[in-house]
Amino acid sequence: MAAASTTNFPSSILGLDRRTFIGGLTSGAFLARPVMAADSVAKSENPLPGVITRQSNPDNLEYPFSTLDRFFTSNEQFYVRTHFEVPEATRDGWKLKIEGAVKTAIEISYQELRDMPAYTVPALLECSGNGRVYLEPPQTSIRWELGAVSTAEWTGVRLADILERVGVKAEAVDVLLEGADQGEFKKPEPETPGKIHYSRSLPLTKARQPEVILAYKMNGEDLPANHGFPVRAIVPGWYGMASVKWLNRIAVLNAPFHGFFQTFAYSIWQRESGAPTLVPVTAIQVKSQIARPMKGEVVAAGKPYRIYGAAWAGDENVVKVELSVDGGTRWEPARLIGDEKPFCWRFWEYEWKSPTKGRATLLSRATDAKGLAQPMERDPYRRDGVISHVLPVSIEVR
Ligand SMILES: Nc1nc2c(c(=O)[nH]1)N[C@H]1C(S)=C(S)[C@@H](COP(=O)(O)O)O[C@H]1N2
Ligand SMILES: [Mo]
Repeated sequence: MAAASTTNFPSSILGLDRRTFIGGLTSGAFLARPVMAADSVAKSENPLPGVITRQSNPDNLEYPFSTLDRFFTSNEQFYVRTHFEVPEATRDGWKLKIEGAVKTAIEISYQELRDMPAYTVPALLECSGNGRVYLEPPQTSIRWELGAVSTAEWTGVRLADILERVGVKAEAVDVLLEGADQGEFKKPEPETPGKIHYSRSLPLTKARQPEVILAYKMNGEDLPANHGFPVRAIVPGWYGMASVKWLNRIAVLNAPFHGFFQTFAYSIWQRESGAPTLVPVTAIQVKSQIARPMKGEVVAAGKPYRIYGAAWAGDENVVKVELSVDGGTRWEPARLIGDEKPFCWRFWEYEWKSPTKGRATLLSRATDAKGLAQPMERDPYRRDGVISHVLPVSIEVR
């Protein structure tokens, strides 16, 4: 289990030692399989295959999941989920306000942030709408296929260190993260009174976890504009909506935040004493996806085929991935590749020894360290997000 406390982290995960954990990934049989080489970003001679546009202005871009090959998605291919126009920002002009239920409200400049102790955290982000194209009836929000998920190495300062600096008051419960971007919603959404900022809150306990950082680097480079330049939050283990981009204000609150992106968008139904209540989407649920074969692929009959993909489970580890090549009648274990990395995906593979002619439905199902497996059926209480049930991949063997 990926414990969310400093003491349980291997130093390589929260420290700056990039080599240590990449070294772990390239050991053993893994090396013999170039398609999965974990450190191939630098070495790869393949041009990057690009992204899929789901919306322009602002860009909403999907990682083509069938091209999965590197453990860390390149900055160019990392999916983009943006609601409003990308705000213009410069390092010199950037300031972070920290206010609310704090002993001393402050403003931090970019340089001051860079002068604080830095931490590097590898973490997967998944949009809560990833896989939305599979929902029925068709949803209005962006219909992602499998690629609103990516993994990168993020560098920045701990939110806990910032909170320590301002001194959180005893009555504080929530930490609001606000982006510089803003926009308006009109019908059929609940209309907003003019423009609102993108913002989300974290409960104080989550905000203080050592893996939660304010990042200024992504895979060793300055954050690209689409990913929140110059500074964004990274909340490992939670769906992407919590990782606020273009961050420029933090407000410590003495009551839970109820905002557009908190209790309307990115919220799901939960039963409390029998009555359905909308609650914010939080932790990433256990999930696996098949990268290859992709839907509609034609596979050669009688020849072994290597089915592969990735699985992840938020702040839990993935302990098992099972495969079915017959629509769910028989299941067999897939092989997990490399070492587990907290808050990241785990690659897996399965050798389909002798595909027989005809149509086939492939399924993968992951189980996390708590024993939770991906559900086979969609739970409608999850509205248009948190799509973690088993998704079929139909192919043809010829
Ligand atoms: N300021 C701001 N932060 C934001 C968003 C946004 O529109 N504005 N989108 C959120 C959502 S829904 C997701 S899934 C992630 C996506 O991060 P990425 O674009 O770097 O992949 O950013 C989150 N942070
Ligand atoms: Mo998202």
